[in-house]
Amino acid sequence: DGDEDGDTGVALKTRPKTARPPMYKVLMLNDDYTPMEFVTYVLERIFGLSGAQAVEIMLTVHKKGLAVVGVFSHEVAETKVAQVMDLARRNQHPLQCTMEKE
Ligand code: NFA
Repeated sequence: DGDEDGDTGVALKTRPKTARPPMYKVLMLNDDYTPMEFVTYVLERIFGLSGAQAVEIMLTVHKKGLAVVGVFSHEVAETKVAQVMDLARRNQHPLQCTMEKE
């Protein structure tokens, strides 16, 4: 009957370790027009950074062209990017924020 050895069953794949969900870097990009104070405010407001941390990251973006603001789950990263882009648009600043898989 094709089951002489009695091994009929559902094949289950097993892995030695539990996979962690992928994490996403949220990146802020420099531009020539967005005021430094606005970028600092956004970093405090959306990412919960202290004033000193926000200024530090803002200056890194300003000098290097971009910086990683934080690393989050896909859902949280997507929400923060949308919040930054919405705040920038509502204030008519060209500030750009994106996410990429770590
Ligand atoms: N480069 C902008 C300026 O000189 C400041 C800025 C920093 C913009 C970080 C975007 C991101 N006003």
